[in-house]
This record gives sequence, structure tokens and C-alpha cells, in this order.
Amino acid sequence: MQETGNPFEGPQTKHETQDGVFSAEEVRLANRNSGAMLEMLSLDITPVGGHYLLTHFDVPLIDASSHRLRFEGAFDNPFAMTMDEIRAAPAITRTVTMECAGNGRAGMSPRAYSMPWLYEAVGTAEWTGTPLAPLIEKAGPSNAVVDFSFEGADFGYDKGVPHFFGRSLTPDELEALDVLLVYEMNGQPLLPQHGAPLRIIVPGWYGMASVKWLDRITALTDRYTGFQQVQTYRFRQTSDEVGEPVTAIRVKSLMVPPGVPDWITRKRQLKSGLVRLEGRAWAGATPIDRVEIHIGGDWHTAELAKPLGKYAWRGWSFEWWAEPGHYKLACRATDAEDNVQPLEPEWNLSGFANNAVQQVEVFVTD
Ligand SMILES: Nc1nc2c(c(=O)[nH]1)N[C@H]1C(S)=C(S)[C@@H](COP(=O)(O)O)O[C@H]1N2
Ligand SMILES: [Mo]
Repeated sequence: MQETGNPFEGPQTKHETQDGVFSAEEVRLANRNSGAMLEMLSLDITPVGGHYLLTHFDVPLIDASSHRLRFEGAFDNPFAMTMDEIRAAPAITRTVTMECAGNGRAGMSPRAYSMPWLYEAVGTAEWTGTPLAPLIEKAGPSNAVVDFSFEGADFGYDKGVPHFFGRSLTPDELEALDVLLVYEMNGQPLLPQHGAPLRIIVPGWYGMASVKWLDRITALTDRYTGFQQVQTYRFRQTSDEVGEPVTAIRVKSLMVPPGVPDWITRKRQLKSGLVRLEGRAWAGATPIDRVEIHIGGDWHTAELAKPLGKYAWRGWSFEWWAEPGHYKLACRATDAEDNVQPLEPEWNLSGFANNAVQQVEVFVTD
């Protein structure tokens, strides 16, 4: 489905889903928004260059020396901060696994016509910055405030609606979530594509909440109605439904593909004998309880590595005595609230939060 005509005039009538071959438009989005290489799942921390990217519009190139973060709207003491002032505030580093809400979208049928992620829109970084809550408190939200919006410097159109990328969090959500104002990733200044000079990180939630190129925080006495808050990131079955908002990351696990790949199909070949299968499991801020590996009809319990932190994925491994044959390996995680990954995707119109088990096709030779 290629779009024709003027996309800057709403409302748009394009179909929301597609089946079969990927269009040139989807491929172009995939080229801009790179994913993690699954072999990098063997690392606790994803290298900056190996972390997935999702940018809706263009990357704004911001001069850090003149950038100001503005606190505006219904604050008693609105102010603006320079990057030097933000860096001088108490700094902390958190290890956070971030996953795009659209990860797995291309595994649904029909799929949403959007960025066609399979499994790779996930990564874990050490994010350095300052906690947001004390700064909000300093700005003094008035008693009537019910929402805070976080808006980036990037502007564009979606479905004929012009907007800056923006998201919001209620006072209760802000209190419950350890939101950070972040300027470093893995000990290096943020790269432009990851939000330089300043972004937020909302640990435990899907990536859309972690607004990049943060420009202003507005205290609101009505709920925020920005496009990215209201018109997308909702679980819907039909386009006229309001739907529930997408928030916390669902339990999920991935496997480092074992052995060696075939270039195009990514099917794997390995030698028979002892094989160490490994991967990662995560569930937002909820601990991982169990990971099971499916081999030739049976589920086996994997060993869990030491947790890296409340908001980070957990390593798992399993020693497999591989006999010659053809297998579809799979891994399945269960979190501490007893949520377990489904075997098949739970379909929704935008293809959000697909946490169905991953399958890896393996040919074991003598
Ligand atoms: N300003 C702005 N922030 C944004 C986005 C965006 O397009 N613009 N994309 C969001 C989405 S959907 C995701 S998944 C994460 C991706 O962050 P990353 O590119 O650093 O991995 O950023 C979020 N923050
Ligand atoms: Mo995303």
C-alpha cells in the first residue's frame, strides 16, 4: 500500500493494516529505525551503536550550549534550565531496558502499516541524569494540575495532524515512576539520534514515554491531548475505539540465535553436542521468575543470571545436549506477577506490545 496524494491534510483515509510483502515505505522506515542485532543479547549492556532506534520525524540537531529546558504552564515558580545547570544537579545512573511498543508488530497478521519490527526493538543502557521529581517540585505545580506534558523539539505530521512529539504523565504516575532527565548513555554524551542533548527515561514503560530532545515540561489543569498520547499508543481492535493506553512493558524473552546463520533466512546451523543457549528476559519493573526453553516438544527450565537492576533485563542460559535434527527452539518467560508470554500474538490494530514467544529455527549436524 503506497500512499498517494497530500499527507498533510487530515483526516487521512489510509488503511491501517497490511498483509503479505512489505512496501517500500515500510522498508524505508526500517532503514531509518535500526534494531538490535540479536547476538548482542549476550551482553548485559547494549553498546550505544547497537541500541535500537525509533524516531518518528527527523532528528533535530540541537545546540547544547544554547538549549534550555522550560518548565511552564500551571507552575507557581516556572523556570528554565541550561544543560550546565542540569548537569550540576545530583546525578544518578540507572540500568534500564527499553523496548519499543511496536516491537513484534510485523509478527501480527494483518500487521499495522507502520515500522515493521520483528524482535529487535529492545536494548539496555546505563542512563545518567538527574531525577525529575525534585525539579517538578521546585517549579511548584498548582493544586489544580492533573497532567504534565513532555514535548520534544521534533515536529511533523501523522494522519494529517501536525504536532511536536509529546507525551504526558499524571502526578500519580510521576510519583510511582523513577523518571530521569538524561544526558548520558553508557557514560557518553547522548548521540543526536538518542535525544541529545536531553531526554527523559521512564523506566519500566514502553519506549514511547521516554521523550527525546526534551524541550518543555508543561503543568496542565486538563489532561494532555497530544497526538502521541491520545491518538496512538492505545490497544484498539477498531479505529473508532478509544482503547486502553499502552504503558508498562509486558513480560518477554529473547534468545541469542545459536550457531551460525544462513545470510538471507537467518536459519541456524550448529554441531551436535553440548550447546549453551542464552538470552535475556524482562518485564518492565516486575522481576522475572522463570524462563523455559522449548526443544522438540518439551519445556525445560533455564538458569537465571544475577539481576542487573530493577528495570533491567535478566540473563538466562540453558545447556542443551543437541542431537542431529531440525528444531524450532523457543523461549518463554514468566514474571513475578505470574504473567507468561503467549505462544501466539494477541492482535491489536496498531500491533503494540507483542510479547509472543520467539522461535529460532536450527539445523543440528553430526
Ligand atoms: N521526541 C521524540 N521522542 C521519542 C520518539 C520520537 O520520535 N520523538 N520516539 C519514541 C519511541 S516510540 C521510542 S521506542 C523511543 C526510542 O528511543 P531510542 O531511539 O533512543 O532507542 O523514543 C521515544 N521518544
Ligand atoms: Mo517506540
